[in-house]
Amino acid sequence: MTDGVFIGLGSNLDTPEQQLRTAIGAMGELPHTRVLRSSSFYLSAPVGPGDQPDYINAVAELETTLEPEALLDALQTIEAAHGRERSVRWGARTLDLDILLFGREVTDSERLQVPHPRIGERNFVLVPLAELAPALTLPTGESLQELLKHCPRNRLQKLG
Ligand code: ROI
Repeated sequence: MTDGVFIGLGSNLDTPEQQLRTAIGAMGELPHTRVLRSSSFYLSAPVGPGDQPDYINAVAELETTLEPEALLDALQTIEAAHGRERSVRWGARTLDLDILLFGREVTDSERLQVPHPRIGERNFVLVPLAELAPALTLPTGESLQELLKHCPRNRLQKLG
């Protein structure tokens, strides 16, 4: 059983808040997996091409006995069920589920890099992650608080 498995969720199409809620429900239905907690939802300005709607972002913490690649498969199945189409890189999407951290594991394969290589560049990931685990240090030795200090200040609003 691995805990400290953190998933980043994002959506900017087709009722994004609903996409995130049903995705959290679907992750809770995965075999040998529990959703321990999820962060607040945040409204965030798009990073990448600007001609797309704002995103809703959040982070959820899971515990699972799945291996990282099996979890990735399962998350991609959930994305597909939410109508995700992998066409435009950095384009609008109904649902994005990223493995941010998998306990203390470090994975660097063609399909999967953990910790997620862009955690430190994205306040829409760091801020909800810090809400769940303010004292976290990545397996690479970087502390979340240090990353937060240097992170670009993209527009981000915590929703009530
Ligand atoms: N921008 C924001 N604000 N939130 C996201 O989840 C997000 N996801 C992406 C890109 C297109 C990079 N931009 C994003 O994949």
